[in-house]
Amino acid sequence: MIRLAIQKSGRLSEDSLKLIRECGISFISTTSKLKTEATNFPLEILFLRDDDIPGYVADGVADIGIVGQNVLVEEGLQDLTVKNLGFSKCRLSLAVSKGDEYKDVTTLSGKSIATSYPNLLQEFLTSKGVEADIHTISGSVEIAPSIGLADAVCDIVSSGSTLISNGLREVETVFKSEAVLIANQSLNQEKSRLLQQLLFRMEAVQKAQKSKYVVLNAPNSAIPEIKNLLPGIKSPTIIPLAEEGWSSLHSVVNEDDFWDIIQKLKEAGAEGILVVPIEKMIG
Ligand code: PRT
Ligand code: ZN
Repeated sequence: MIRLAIQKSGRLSEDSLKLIRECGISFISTTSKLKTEATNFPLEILFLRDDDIPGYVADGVADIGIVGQNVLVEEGLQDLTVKNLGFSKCRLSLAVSKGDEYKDVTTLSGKSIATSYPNLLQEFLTSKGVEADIHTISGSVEIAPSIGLADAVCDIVSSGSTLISNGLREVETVFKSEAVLIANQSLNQEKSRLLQQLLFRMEAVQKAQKSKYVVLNAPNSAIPEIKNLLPGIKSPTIIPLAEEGWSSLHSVVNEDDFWDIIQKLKEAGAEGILVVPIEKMIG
């Protein structure tokens, strides 16, 4: 049995549960309880506040966990990282009042900055040779300048709309964050084996999400060019169509190159292009 800690309720919860389900693990979703057990994998899920997850994994109360890098690194526990998960992306940024003059980070010398991330902020300021007065507060950081508590803020940003609606302007990125899988550093043999199984499944899910299955028809004369555009995993599958001189090609494309390749396929003479999501991808 392996014990996984995830956030009970918040920005990480839904994607963490989704990832576990996509790994083929079923459980009764009751975040109102403190824990639940999977029905088809030796996994127990603990629902915790995100801030508690790194410490619990470091202490072995939980074996593995899912948490934001911002929280993990702020707590000095980045060595627990096993895998980046690609969701809950955000950044820790410095922001000043919209009307304030700002040249570069030295503008903040001697100023007061409100944040919930004093360690990450201090490290950033030190690396820039800036000395400022850090005020650690636990919530509603963005209102600090308007109530006269601080000259600037250092807070988590995703869309940027919270800063704008509080009359603030983002001026520096201090730290970039995403959700990561973390693990206790002295797992026994059985738990290590279960972690490896989970990692194998997570990688299959991630690879699939980055890829699309493409099916298209093309005149046989266009096949050499299309083959170059669609190398696939090994090489594309080519099946003759009932209509003489035409074939159907099946292949896999990377999501990042997707639109570019589709355009080139059309130019090369491809027709009836179907693009299908892939559920799992192994090897
Ligand atoms: O109760 P608990 O302690 O578990 O949760 P929490 O309130 O501390 O954390 P939560 O659920 O807000 O965030 C969990 C994690 O999600 C964070 O540690 C980050 O890793 C990640 N994340 C991603 C974010 C955001 N995006 C985000 N936008 N965390 C917080 N925010 C907040 C930010 O603090 C600010 O108030 O959203 C606001 C800014 O959003 P925009 O879109 O207006 O820029
Ligand atoms: Zn929290």
